[in-house]
Amino acid sequence: MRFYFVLGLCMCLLNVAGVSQAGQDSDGDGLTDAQEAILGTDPRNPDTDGDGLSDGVEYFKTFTNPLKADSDGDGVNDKDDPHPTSLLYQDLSGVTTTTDSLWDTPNGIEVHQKTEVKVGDVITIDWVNRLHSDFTMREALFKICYDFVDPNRKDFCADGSYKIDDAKKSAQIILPLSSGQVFNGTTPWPGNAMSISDWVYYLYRKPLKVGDKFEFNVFYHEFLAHGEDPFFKVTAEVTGIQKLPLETRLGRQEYEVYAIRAVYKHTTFNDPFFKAFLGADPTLMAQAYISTEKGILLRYTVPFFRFNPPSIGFSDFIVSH
Ligand SMILES: [Ca+2]
Ligand SMILES: [Ca+2]
Ligand SMILES: [Ca+2]
Ligand SMILES: [Ca+2]
Repeated sequence: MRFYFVLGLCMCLLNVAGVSQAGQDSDGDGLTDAQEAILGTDPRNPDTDGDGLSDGVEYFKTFTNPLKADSDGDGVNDKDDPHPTSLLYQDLSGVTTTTDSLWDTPNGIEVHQKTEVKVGDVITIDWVNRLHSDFTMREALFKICYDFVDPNRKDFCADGSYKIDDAKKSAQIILPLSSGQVFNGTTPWPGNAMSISDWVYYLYRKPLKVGDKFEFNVFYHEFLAHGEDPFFKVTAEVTGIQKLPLETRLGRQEYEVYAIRAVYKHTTFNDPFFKAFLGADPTLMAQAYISTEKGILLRYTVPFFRFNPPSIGFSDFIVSH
């Protein structure tokens, strides 16, 4: 009698201990109950948003929102969407943040980007890049807003665009500048041309293997406004597979990634600052890291150039998760 009572008491204690154990995954979705409490997902439902992807797969593998069936808002639920994520990238220098989504529309792929650059002045750019199925650019429409630190300068927002005429191999560019003037001109447009950071999306969810090489022409619009050749030639190569650590809301996670090295080549600059800084044969190196399992772009660098005051650097974007 006493034996059964003691056993019963022990079972009861075990049970109580089990419920409060941080490591328990009640619904078997790959997230512990404690992790689900942090993310706000249901610890008794393996697929909180009912989109066909489990909470654990969404958090750890596809980087989609386990609380939203259509994470990027393009009308296609995550499980059926070839580009389902909407990702926030933060520059390690704290200067730039960008939220990027890829939409698959009846007219082709669109990259939606909301970018904020804080260099004293705050510049926000709301982009829609319309792409061909090979990710080369068809047109870009954007709104750019300047919020100046100097109280004597009037803040303003204006619209800009790139309209590419593939037959004529030229592009009409409208670019509102911080001076308040608007650059409006045409430029020859080579094939395989993308924006300076969009080429990384060409690799997104594409089957990759070590040794693969890709070549792109990438466009940096401000060069055009300052009389420089607006194009770089980028050669990107998958150099290996490695582990990439990420600090996430669920602590430090390690991801297996393809390491991609990109070489940006440019004709010699006319601008004395850029010429002095980068030399006669300007070559810049950048990297990108894409998860091997689901092809998520987890980290990438992109060069930036400022004319006023002159500066050159890299934004090192890491996904915020
Ligand atoms: Ca769970
Ligand atoms: Ca769950
Ligand atoms: Ca789900
Ligand atoms: Ca979607």
